[in-house]
Amino acid sequence: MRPPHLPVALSAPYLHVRVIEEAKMPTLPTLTLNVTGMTCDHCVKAVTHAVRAIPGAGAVVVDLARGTVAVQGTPDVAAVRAAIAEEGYDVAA
Ligand SMILES: [Cu+2]
Repeated sequence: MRPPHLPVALSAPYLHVRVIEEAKMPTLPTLTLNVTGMTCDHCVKAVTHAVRAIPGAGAVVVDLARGTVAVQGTPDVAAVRAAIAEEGYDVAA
């Protein structure tokens, strides 16, 4: 679903991806980190559970293919990075 205020004709593929992501997470600020080492559903659950426990963290979306962890809300960034690292995954600088 495309929010009505967004332009309809976006030709660049990366713009299209951004529109889709913004449509999924329309209201809250989102922190996105690049994380390596996540390979399966277990990793998704471990990272999601760890990050969700941080104060201020809302929905967590792990994208295995892209190696990203997106966190809604306003959690402490250092706490998010530490929580992911404690699960055994590497967070890009
Ligand atoms: Cu795994």
